[in-house]
Amino acid sequence: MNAIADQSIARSRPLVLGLGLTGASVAAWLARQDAHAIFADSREKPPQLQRVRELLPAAEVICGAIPDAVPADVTEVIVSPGLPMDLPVLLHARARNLPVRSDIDLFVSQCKGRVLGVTGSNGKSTVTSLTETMLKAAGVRAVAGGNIGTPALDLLNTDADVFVLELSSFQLERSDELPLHAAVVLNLSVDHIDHHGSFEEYSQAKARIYRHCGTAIVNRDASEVAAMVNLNSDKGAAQVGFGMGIPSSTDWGVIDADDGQWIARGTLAVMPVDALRIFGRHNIQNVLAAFALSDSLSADFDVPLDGLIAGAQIFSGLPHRMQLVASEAGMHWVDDSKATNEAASLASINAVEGRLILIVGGDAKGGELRELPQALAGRDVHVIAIGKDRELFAERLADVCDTRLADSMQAAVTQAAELVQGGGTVLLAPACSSLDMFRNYAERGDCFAAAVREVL
Ligand code: UMA
Ligand code: ADP
Repeated sequence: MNAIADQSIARSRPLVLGLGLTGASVAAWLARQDAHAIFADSREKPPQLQRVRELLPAAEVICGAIPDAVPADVTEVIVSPGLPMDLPVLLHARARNLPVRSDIDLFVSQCKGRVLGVTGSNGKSTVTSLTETMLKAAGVRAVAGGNIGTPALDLLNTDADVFVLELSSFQLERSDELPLHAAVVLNLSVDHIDHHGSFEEYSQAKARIYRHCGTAIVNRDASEVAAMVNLNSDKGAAQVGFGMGIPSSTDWGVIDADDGQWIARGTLAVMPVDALRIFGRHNIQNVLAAFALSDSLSADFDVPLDGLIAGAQIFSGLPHRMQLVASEAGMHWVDDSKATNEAASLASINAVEGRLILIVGGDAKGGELRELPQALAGRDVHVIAIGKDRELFAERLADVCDTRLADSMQAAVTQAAELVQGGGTVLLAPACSSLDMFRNYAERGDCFAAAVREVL
């Protein structure tokens, strides 16, 4: 950081909203600047309270409620992603013309390396992690963070040249125009309506990723994403497309060869799809996006294609995304607990062939499940629904397939064990968030795996 920035921060009095992972990362960053901060969180015992106190013993900390007004001496507000943007304190800050910034704004203002941004309704973590793996395999010093788990500011201490950031709609909605080297909106479907209020607001938040990027990576199979780029990116931004069809000369796509499908850049056949360890149409799209993102760096770094291919080949997927939990006598148990919305669930349903026993349910977050009936119609399928919105599944699927309700994951797995006898796949792809029954999607997936072990 330069001396001018240091001085302005030393004089600043930031109000930091939220004492979760983001709040703690802001505290660690502020601890290096001698800033005189105030922290506030609506929770009585916010998860990172202890850590913030250790990092900034002199900071004022307000727990249990966020004040409606910004204290008089505050010079800027730093807001965590989980908080709504219509909080009275944020409206007050704007009325006073105070800067309201996200941790991502702070990160990009300090970062010396190239930043790649990944958003979309589904596939963000997979593409973020895959891109990091591919770049590292190609010899580029890359690190991943953001919504995937490690807060962006915590990456500033790492010895990397390229930062691959997963950016959620929450983070994008509250960030300024981000100077990203390249950015992608992987896809767009209904999610987080409870937070954003409408699909339009949600998609506008996602579109912000393109505002100031150098190269816009565009999903050619998703017309709504292509429209986003044209409306939102700088006039000078380059465009590179990806999609499941035959690619144009600068794009990434899929071509048919005698020995099966190949990932291709223009007319160059890059690697056979069969060499990948992750499967399903959605994962091929993820690989294409990761190639396009990584390759966008080749003007600045040596990014050998062989290295990227090696990275794509070793990537075996993240936990709780189409993870095979058990397999015996033609019966497969698959954990796709991270399918927390309808579109994600549809992607994994479509990746499974043959007889299907589908476990769904949880909190549908205002989603209406309009496409699920069509995806299941005509298939050999039984559905077991759990959680807060299980009745919604029963209602939607009443005319489509056998749909049962269960009180717990264990009860759902016990029913599934009976239904899958003779062969088929039991797929946990809930189309819902887990928070009504579990701490998070990982706990839900672990609970599924433990219940599977009980019945085998
Ligand atoms: N909260 C309160 N009161 C407060 C502050 C927060 O009730 O005063 C609640 C929020 O409503 C939310 C929870 O606490 O339910 C966490 O909010 P937070 O802003 O403190 O979250 P962090 O712990 O900082 O974690 C955030 C991301 N969480 C959210 O956006 C909700 C993490 O993504 C991310 O990994 C982390 O920053 C590091 O960047 C998680 C997530 O669920 C995985 N993201 C959503 C998603 O992927 O769908 C967007
Ligand atoms: P995110 O970080 O956006 O939640 P993940 O990579 O964690 O995405 O994947 C979450 C789930 O979304 C997966 O378990 C799978 O069901 C689905 N999914 C992954 N990639 C895609 C894609 N490209 N298109 C649609 N669904 C996808």
